[in-house]
Amino acid sequence: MKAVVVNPNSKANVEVIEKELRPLQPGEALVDIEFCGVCHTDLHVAAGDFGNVEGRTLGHEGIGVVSKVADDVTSLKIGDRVSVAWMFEACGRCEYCITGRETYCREVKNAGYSADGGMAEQCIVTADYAVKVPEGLDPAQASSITCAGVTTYKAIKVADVKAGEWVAIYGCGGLGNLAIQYAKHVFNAKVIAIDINDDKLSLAKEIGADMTINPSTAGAADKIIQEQLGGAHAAVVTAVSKVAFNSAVDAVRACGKVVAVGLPSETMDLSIPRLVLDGIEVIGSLVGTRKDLEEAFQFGAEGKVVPVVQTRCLHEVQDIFEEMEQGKIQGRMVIDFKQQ
Ligand code: 8ID
Ligand code: ZN
Repeated sequence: MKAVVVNPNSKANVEVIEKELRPLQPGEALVDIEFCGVCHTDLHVAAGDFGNVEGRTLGHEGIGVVSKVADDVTSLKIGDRVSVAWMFEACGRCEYCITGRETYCREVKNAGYSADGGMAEQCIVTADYAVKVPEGLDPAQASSITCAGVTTYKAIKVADVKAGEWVAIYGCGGLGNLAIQYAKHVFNAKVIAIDINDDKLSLAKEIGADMTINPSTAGAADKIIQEQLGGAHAAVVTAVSKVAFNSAVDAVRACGKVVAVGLPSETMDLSIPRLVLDGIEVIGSLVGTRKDLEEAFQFGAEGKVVPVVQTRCLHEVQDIFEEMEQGKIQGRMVIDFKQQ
């Protein structure tokens, strides 16, 4: 079968190769992949930002149909449509797993990073961790919810934004377009969308942002937000730049929460007096649990959020990675494994 793997000597650090899958082990299922979105995390993984994983099959926005299950599997059956998410498997026993924080399990495996992922014609999953896609949700759109959607849905939960409050979304790309939609249409918040590309901001407006700011032409977003609104109640940062993280800390009002989601390999500045005197919280948020994904999917199935996706062919994968690095993508590019 064809798979997209990490290769530091190849264009965009990825290549498409032929790979043989091993036989299923107890607890596993085989998924015939239909779609897999390209997330900016795939670029970080391929670039070796989190360590060298040469040869690893990428992909954690996989959607496909179960074609085989190991004898002992009861949670899935042949024909079920399921997801291959970053939250690929955890121990199920530790303090994190048993308190609803399974993404932080110290033995967690992540699809497309520490386990072979969904950017391939087939993928072996741990059956109990593959979340089912509800009826009525388009599978290409579901792929985008599998990471971008659940991550931003969870981040807004963590931000604890109440109806009518202002949340600043820094970065309006693959994650950001969904952050705006969940904030606006699920949490009933008011949204300030911030991006350095005007085309991202036009999309943000179309999908419901109440206010848009391009800091590269309008000036510092934090100053504008403080002057016009007295500060946001919370900020969610998906931008791949420390500048955005620093601005977010300055954009929130007293007792505001800054939820860090983007993963630039940088260090942010944090004024200790600002943190202490204004009671600011800066919190990291990592994807979402299986339950979060189930909820995030359901809002998609109900049409409350509509992921902005475009399907592409597998042979275009290197181009997609380059386009993403250059900030040229609107919403998400999703590889369609049936399209040649
Ligand atoms: O669980 C997590 N925490 C998680 C899950 C999934 C993805 C984290 N991520 C991380 C990715 O690894 C990546 O670092 O979130 C980041 C964003 O992923 P993405 O949304 O898939 O990337 P994208 O589609 O390229 O969007 C990035 C946006 O940021 C804007 C770009 O214009 C683009 O629209 N941006 C940048 I780069 N610098 C900016 C700045 N200074 C900025 N927007 C505002 N200010
Ligand atoms: Zn992702």
